[in-house]
Formats: sequence, C-alpha cells, structure tokens
Amino acid sequence: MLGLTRERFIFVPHLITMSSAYQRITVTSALPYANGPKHIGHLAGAYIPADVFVRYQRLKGADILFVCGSDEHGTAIPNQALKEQTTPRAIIDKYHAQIRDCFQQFGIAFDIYHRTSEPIHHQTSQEIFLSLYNKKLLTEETSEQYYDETTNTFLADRYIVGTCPKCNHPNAYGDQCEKCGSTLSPRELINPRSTLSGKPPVLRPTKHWYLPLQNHEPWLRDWILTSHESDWKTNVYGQCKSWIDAGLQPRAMTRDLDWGIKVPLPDAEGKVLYVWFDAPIGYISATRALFDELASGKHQFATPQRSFANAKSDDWKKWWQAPDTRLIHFIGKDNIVFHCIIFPIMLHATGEYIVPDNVPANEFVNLEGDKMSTSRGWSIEMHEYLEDFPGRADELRYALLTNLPETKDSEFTWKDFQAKNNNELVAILGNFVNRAVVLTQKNFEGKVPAAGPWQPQDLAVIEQLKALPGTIAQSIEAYRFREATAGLIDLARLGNKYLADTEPWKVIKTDPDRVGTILHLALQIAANLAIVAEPFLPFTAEKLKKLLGLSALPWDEAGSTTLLQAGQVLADAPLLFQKIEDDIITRQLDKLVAKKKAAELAAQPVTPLKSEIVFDDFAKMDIRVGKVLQAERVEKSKKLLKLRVDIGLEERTILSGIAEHYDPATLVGQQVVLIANLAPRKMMGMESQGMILMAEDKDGSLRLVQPNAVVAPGSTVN
Ligand code: B3M
Ligand code: ZN
Repeated sequence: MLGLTRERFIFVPHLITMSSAYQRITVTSALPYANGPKHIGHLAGAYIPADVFVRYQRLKGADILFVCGSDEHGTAIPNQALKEQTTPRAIIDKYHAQIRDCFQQFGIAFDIYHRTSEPIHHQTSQEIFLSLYNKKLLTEETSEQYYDETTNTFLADRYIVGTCPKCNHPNAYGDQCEKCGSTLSPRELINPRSTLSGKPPVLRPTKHWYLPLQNHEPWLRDWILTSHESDWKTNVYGQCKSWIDAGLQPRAMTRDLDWGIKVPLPDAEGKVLYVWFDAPIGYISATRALFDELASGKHQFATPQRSFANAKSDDWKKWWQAPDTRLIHFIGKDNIVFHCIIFPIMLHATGEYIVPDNVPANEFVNLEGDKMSTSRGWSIEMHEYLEDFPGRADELRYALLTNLPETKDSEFTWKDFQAKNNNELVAILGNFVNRAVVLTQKNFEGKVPAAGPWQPQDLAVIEQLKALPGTIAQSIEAYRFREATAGLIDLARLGNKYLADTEPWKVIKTDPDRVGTILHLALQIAANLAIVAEPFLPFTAEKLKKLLGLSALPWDEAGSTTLLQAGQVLADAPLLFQKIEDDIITRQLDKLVAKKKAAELAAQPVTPLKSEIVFDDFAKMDIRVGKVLQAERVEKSKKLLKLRVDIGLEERTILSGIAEHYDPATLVGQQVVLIANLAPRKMMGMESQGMILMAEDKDGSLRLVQPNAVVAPGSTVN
C-alpha cells in the first residue's frame, strides 16, 4: 500500500502538467436522494472532499464551477411517501430544503444546489434521451415483468417481496435480500407478493428502451483502462475494470412508474426515465439553471462565491462540452459504475459532451464499529449534529477530513471526534493563534510588532513555512485530502513549536525587541493559516482573517512572511475552538443507542393475520361498552389491576393485565370495551368476569380500545 502511495505521489507533477491544458474545471458532488435526512458518512464521502478541492481551486484563481442538487426521482421517493403517508411532492419538498440547508451550514460552497424536479431538468433529460434515440443508440425490448392487478401498476423491484431463494428469509425484496445480502431479481423470489396490495403479482409483457453498454466497450477500455490506469484511484479503476471484464450488458433506461420524467416518445404511456438515466444529467441541468439565473441577474449564491462576470445563458455548454474543460465527479463507492461507465457512455454517445477526467470516489465511513444506516438508526444525521453542536461545523469537517475513507472504509467514533477537537484543534491550532494574539495584546498594544533581523531559529521556521503550502497543494491536487489536512495542522504545529522554542513570555523581561520579532513571525504564520485553512475550515479561516484584519488573499500568497504589516491592529481574540467534555460524548453515545433501539422497534413486523373465521364465529361474542367505577392494584401482582365496571345490566369485577401501563386512578370514569360472555376465569384467587379489549403496540405497550364519543354503558359493539 505504502509503495503504491509513493508511486502515485511521483505522478503528481505529471498530473498537474496534464491538467494545465485545461481552461476550466467542472466539479460535481453526487445528488443525494431527497427521500430522507443524509448522514455524516455522506458528507465525508462526496461533499467535504469536493468542497476542499473547489475552495482551494478558487483560491488559486481557477475558473471552476461546483454543482449539486437533489435527486428527486426513482422509487425511493414514492416509497418514502408511502411510509410517511404523504405525497412524493411533499417528500421532496421537505427533504430538499433540509439537505440543502445542512450543506450550507457545513459550508459546502456550491455555485448552485438545484433539483431534478425542475422543468429544465425534465427538458434536458428528455433531450439527451431523444438524442440517443434518434441516433439509434437505444434498443427496444419487450419482457415480462410483475404487475399488480389490484392497483393496476407494474411493480418496481422494491415493491415485490417474497422468500429469498438463497437463505429462505420470508421478506426479501425484488432486488436484494437484506438478511443474506444477495442481489436478486424479482423473478427469483419464491411466492412473490406485491407490497402495495399484498397479493401475488402476475407477469405481463412490457416494452422498454435499453442502452446496449457492450457496444461501447472498445471506447470504454481505451478511455478508462488505458488512459486512466495511472491517475484514477485504485478502488475506482479496479471496480471499472471488473465491470468491463465481466462483460457489459444492455441496461434498461426506462421504467414503468408514475413518478419521474416521462419518456418522450409517442408509445410510452406510463413510462418514465430510469432514475440513473436522469440523475447524473441533473449536473448538466443544474449548470443550465445557474447560467439562466446568472444571465437574468436572479441567481443567489448561498455562500459568497467567485463571480461569473457577464454570464450568458448559453455558457453552460462550455462547462459540459468544451474539450478544455476538466470534469470531476466526487461520489461514494456505490455510485462508481454509474459515473464511470453508464453516464460517460451516455454522454460520449451523444457526440457532444465531455467525459470525466477523474472520479475520486470514496469508500464508506462506519460509525462506532458498525455500518452507518439511517433506517437502522445507526447514524449521525447532518441536521442532528448541527442541532447538537451549533456553530461548530468546522470541528466535524476536521474530524471527517482527518479520517476520510480514501482507500478503505474508515471509522467515526465520538471519542475520536473529541480527541481531534481537544488535542488538535484546541491544543494546536487554537492554542497557537491564541498565544500569539494574547502576547501581542499584552506587550504591543495589540499591534503587529516590527521584525528585527531574523535569527537562525527564525530562518529555519521561515523555510518550513514556505514549503508547506506547496506540499498541501500537491496533496489536494492528487485528491489526498487526509494528507492535505495533516499539512494544515503541521503548519499550526510549526507555529506552536516556534513559540514553545523561543519562549517569548520569558524573553520579554530581558529583550522586548526580540519578542517583537518572534511575535511578528508568529503572526505571519497565523496569517498563512488564514489562507491555508480556508478550504478545510472555512469558518475558522473567516474568523482568523477578521482577527488579523486580512482581506481575501489568494492561495499563492501562502508561504509569505509579509502578509501582515507592522502596526496592523489586531481585533479581540475570539476563542477559535472549545474543549469538548466527556459528558457531551457520553450523551451522544447514549443517544445513538436509543435511536437504534427505536428504529428496531419501528422495523418490527406487524403480527401476522390469524386464519379466516365465519360471521357466526364473530356473532357468538357479546361485546359491550362499560364504564370503570373503581380501579385498584392487585396485591402481589405486578401486572393485574382489579376493576369494577358498570355494563348497563349489572356491575362486574374484571381483572386486567394493564398495571404497568395505567395508573388505576386515571381509569376511573373511562369507557372500556369488553367481551361480556367470556366464561369467568380465576386469577390470583379472584374471579374475572370478562375481558377488556386493548390495542398492543409494537413495543408491547397497551392502550384501551374506546368508542370515540361517550355512549351508554351496556351499548353493544358489532
Ligand atoms: N441519488 C444515489 C445516492 O444518493 C443517487 C446519486 C445520484 S448522483 C447523479 O447514493
Ligand atoms: Zn437471503
């Protein structure tokens, strides 16, 4: 591994020369499904690395564009609507806003955060589909697919459940068994049933449009396997190679679904584009939307950006079609084939679009020893972190950056988060800046002191200061963000060590001029941090600039010892970072365990139905409404309450196992529903003359069944 890393490091200068032929850079981050909150693993995978890269390039003065948005199609959306008992539209509106706001609070500085439900996206996707269709690059095929005759719909894979052919799990999905992890197709399920109606589906012929991936194999081999062997990450290159080597197949680009982008052909009633056809086109339509908005003066940047002076609507084309545009997709590993194989084939086949120069996909971040999963409750959602740690986005950015899953899955633990914060951000970066500023305030009235002649000790530090930004830049350009982040903290460490070695707090008594020189250099290091920290810790960089009275500086100024003029007045020192105490961490760990438990309960299957009965079976029961007159605990019993109930005709004594769910006093006066003709039963030496009906929730808690208005005791229930 180490050997490989070294080897790739040697390629860096070569890479830079290669990319210098490019005039501009288009950067995309995967469009998250707007079907629920997104967790910090997503943030680490496709958003923070992209943001570091883009912020760095902006500081370098590159002509760069950063687009993202919500993926609002696919079965994930109607699925969630079903779960939340609402409409797909309500789902995408809710989660689009939530995810967009979270990204903004984490400082992810997109030029636009668009959405695939917008008309311009529907139009762009249909245009690309038609372009392929008109070039005869799509094939039509009719195949048999499962259809639900009750709801009159073809069933997406996720809407079919049945017994897994591999492990006999009774509730495997049409595309996957979550018990044994096997990838399945709906036809493999034993006893399939529709999740919409519960009925077995039938097979019906349906026509779809396919992209024959295999026809593009020679080009793909040449483009990826030959041209990108040395510069793509090994995990990405490896996945592409095994896909291509396994033999490419035709892939359906349309679906039978009533949520999505209509297939723009006359004979395609009820058919929409496959979500993985339209979603990546979302990058292009986001760019179109951005330039439309810029041209009409309507665009609002969420965070301050570079300006796109004199932008015209048509400018989107150069970001997607000009051969001197360098396209980079930031994604997670589960999206590799779509971004490296299917989407590039689509784009290349149109003959108009460029293909990516690189797809630096990340692996996954695990959480406290287990896979991160929102549905299993084992996750830290972006909004949860922001609620619990307001104003502390940089702290999480830092913890994730130092631990990015760049070559293999990594692990987030709250303990490590605390350690990174306390031992690195507080103790190194924060401490260094704070010491330099406080000493300046104390001894030089808060003004940058003039520097005297440099001493050897200073010169050694200056040399390192000059070298570090270049090292960090090389790491960023090679998509090695962990290494780059380590470089940032090395710069702070350099400052901290310089103060520790020179001990200005001691020297001040004997040689104030020397202290002036030391603090001058220390403050220059702090000013360098304000530039270099910007891609990684944008909020901190902003605070540093305010503190030092610096305006925006380009990356190429980093390494300099003349960023600050003597006499420059410092602002009051803000505390850049605060220590995180153990109790905060314990609380987060407890919260995680509680969330998992709640998710487990919610996921518990509903009790299966009993076998069918006939009306006479039901009619034998005499069900009545009664009113509770008295209620008390039964001695020596944890579960039983003894109730006195008026059932209109008479009073009854009834024992009911609800002592753990109701305080007896609250029951007096309540209406209950009971089976009045059940043979009396002895319990704890007493006779119970009937049975009260209760609803039992998934977690075992019991609730009285009651008429929703007051009725006379003795009323019958039919
Ligand atoms: N929405 C899947 C995902 O969130 C998908 C990505 C689309 S990128 C064009 O992993
Ligand atoms: Zn299985």
